Amino acid sequence: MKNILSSCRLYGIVDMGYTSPQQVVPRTLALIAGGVRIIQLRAKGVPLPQVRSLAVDMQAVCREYGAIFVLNDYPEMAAEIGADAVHVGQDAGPLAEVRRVVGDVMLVGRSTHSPQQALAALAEGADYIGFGPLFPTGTKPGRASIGLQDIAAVQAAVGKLPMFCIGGINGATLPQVLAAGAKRVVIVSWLLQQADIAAAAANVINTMNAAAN
Ligand code: TZP
Repeated sequence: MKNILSSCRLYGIVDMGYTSPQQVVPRTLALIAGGVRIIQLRAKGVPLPQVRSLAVDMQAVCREYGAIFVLNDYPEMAAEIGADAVHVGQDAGPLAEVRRVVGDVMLVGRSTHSPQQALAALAEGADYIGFGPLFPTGTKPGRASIGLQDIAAVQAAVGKLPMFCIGGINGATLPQVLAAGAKRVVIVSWLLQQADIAAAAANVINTMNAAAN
């Protein structure tokens, strides 16, 4: 899983704020068809039995196509269904506690909103971090945006730890994000709102590959 993770430049999230239950599997497949190899289920406010059932479906699809399935927020459920990864926020407590629940094999990702939090997640042994929101975003309302100015320094400070910039990234803002030093991004609402999700994802990945060469 770590090999797949290190190859991922675009991280997709199937967010239930933008997705009906019936769209979960088709959208997961569309992201995979576009080349996305790490995909999270984010189901804020959804009843736990439904989260579990959607997670089981997504995990099966991801496994079939060699993509990393990430469950947002629920370490116990992630362990129970055998998710590839779990993603937690700053409110989840120490990562050692998350690790105790999910074991040593599962990847653990952490949201970070400042350089200090990014370095703390590195020190705590996160397998990857999210860093943002770079721009204001309706997907995380009320969370202050942090801008682009710290990306390059944090990227250098975390070294090989995969760092995914997040928050308000879309086709128009991606070039500035890359110019600021981002090597990996998460795109949620913009991708999910594209008529052809696979084509849009493939375009983003191509743009990022070109920027890296
Ligand atoms: N964490 C920081 S910003 C964010 C999360 C989950 C939401 C990003 O969503 P979008 O729609 O790509 O701005």
